Amino acid sequence: PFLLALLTDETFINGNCWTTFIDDTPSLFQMISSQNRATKMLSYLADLVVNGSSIKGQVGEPKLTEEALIPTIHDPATGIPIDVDTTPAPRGWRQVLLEEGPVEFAKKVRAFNGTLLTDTTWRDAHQSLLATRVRTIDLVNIAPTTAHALNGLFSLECWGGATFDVAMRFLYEDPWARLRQLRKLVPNIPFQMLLRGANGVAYSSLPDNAIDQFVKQAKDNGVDIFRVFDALNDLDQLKVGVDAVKKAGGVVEATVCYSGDMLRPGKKYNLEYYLKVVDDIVNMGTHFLGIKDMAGTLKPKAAKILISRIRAKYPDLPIHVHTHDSAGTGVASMTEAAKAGADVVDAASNSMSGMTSQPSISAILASLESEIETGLEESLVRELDNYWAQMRLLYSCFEADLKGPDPEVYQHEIPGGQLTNLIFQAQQLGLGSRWVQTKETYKIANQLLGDLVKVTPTSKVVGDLAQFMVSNNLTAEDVHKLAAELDFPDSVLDFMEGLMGTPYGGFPEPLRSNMLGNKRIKLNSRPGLTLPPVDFEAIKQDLTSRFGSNIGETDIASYIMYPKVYEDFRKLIDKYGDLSVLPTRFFLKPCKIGQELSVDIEQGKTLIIKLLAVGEISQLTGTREVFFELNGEMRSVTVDDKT
Ligand code: 3PY
Ligand code: ZN
Repeated sequence: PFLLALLTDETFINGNCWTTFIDDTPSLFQMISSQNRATKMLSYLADLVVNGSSIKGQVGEPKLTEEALIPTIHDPATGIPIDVDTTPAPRGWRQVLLEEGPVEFAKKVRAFNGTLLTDTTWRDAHQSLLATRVRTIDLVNIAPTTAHALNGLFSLECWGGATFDVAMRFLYEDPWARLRQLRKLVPNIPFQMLLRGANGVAYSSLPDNAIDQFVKQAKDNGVDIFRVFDALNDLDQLKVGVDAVKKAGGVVEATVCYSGDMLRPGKKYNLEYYLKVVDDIVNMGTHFLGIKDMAGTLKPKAAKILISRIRAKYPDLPIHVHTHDSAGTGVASMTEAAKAGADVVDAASNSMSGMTSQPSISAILASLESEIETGLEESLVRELDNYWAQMRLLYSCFEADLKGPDPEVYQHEIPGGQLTNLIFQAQQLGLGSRWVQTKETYKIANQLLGDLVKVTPTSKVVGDLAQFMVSNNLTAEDVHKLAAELDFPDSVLDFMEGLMGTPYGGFPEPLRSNMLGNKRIKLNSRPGLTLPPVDFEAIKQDLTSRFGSNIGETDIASYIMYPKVYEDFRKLIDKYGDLSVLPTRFFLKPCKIGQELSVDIEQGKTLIIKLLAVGEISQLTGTREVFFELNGEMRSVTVDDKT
């Protein structure tokens, strides 16, 4: 490719060539690099044609077969279309934050006469409905329209939670690049992320300095508001995340996780429990109080009681409530929360809402109508949703195909995302009975573990134990009796060791001692106190020696969170290049012979690719040659046939 670039360079052809020619002609290297990128992309497309999609969790192909249309939005006052590419985004709450800082921002939100909304479509909604598979390109394409249509939002939840590892693991994308791209396109709406306290975005605790470094990068790359929770409401663990956000200068939303129906008699987590955690959070110091109802078990009446009690005690504290619509009561609960004095509630774009996701924005607006101001224009919400209706078809191959609400959530208390996952897994096995058994065993596993607050990572612990019991046909009694002998899932042992903090009421004994035996120690203080600090320089040198010199702070942060996932991601990128630019239907679905696609690999550089033919399999090597036309030139790629 270098020779080709050289031979086609005009300066070279005209003979105006001198010794510094190569240094002075960076376009040569750009050309080589874009040719390399094109070749790598052809390798991915060829592999897809020969072997089919390798994206985990994909069943079938996208139902949307054409490029999604970006809806035109109209000024609600004049009816005139808004040109979102040439009109600057209108002022939003982010301007208040940037101009006045987190403390004043929180005060202004508290003083707002009404209830604001957070739109979770870019994070929790697709995490809960579509296995977190929505790709950067599909967020980027709608970002400018969103900045105009929803400028009154409190925030867009767009990062953290499972989006971080899924981006690298299954979408072959850099989550940091996603954040930076979106930030550029949405200057006016605060970005919000979900941080799992001392676990960062991982599944167990990391050294404190790793959390500090991660949060600083998140802030510097575009996150404004950090919803920080600890899955066990362990205040020591929560504080690690909260302190990291304070040091980074972000907006702190320290959060209490709400587990189960607090009004059920005999409930371990009752009103007094939550009010005590809120007191502790207030003493810790936070800009906002988050209430995180991850399973959607906060019934309307409980929402009213809980928020009113907190509001009465802390009149100046801004309160932000998160829920899931699993039982079908999300709109009612958020309406009660708003009426009881919540400053912000979570909702999702209509086509991405309902069931295990958040309640619909339009439904909440309709429910609050004329009583409570939200700062949003209903017509714009609906116009924007035309895009998400198409996305639901584009990502149809990741649908769990939920049929309706699951009011049993008040009993099993499975968080939204996990509920979808478990139903999906049971469906894949084709055993309806398996789902009934899993739900029942989940409840038993939860009791065995001492009735936990269940959210990532503790919900995974309960789910893993439940599946282990189902697969091995174990009753609760068997688990007790055979605790010392059974080979429990790692997550269960991590929890029992204390790597996720300490549950309210302590660990279940003697089960803990029997399960751990001599295999693991028992941590009786928070893990960060004993984990050795991360040596960032050593990691940088190691990654540089393996992956080249362009290792930055965000690579280091990714590696610390998920070492193996990061390594695999880098290897894949070396092989296929940056696949995030490939339109989703071509990322998930093999091209047909004669089909043409265009890919903007960077601004002003478009690849026009056409699949010409697929060769016969070579009996000798087990490979096939796949022929493409790339910007008018013939190219072929050899692929292992793994079918
Ligand atoms: C996550 O931690 O990913 C969650 O969404 C918890 O609710
Ligand atoms: Zn959630």
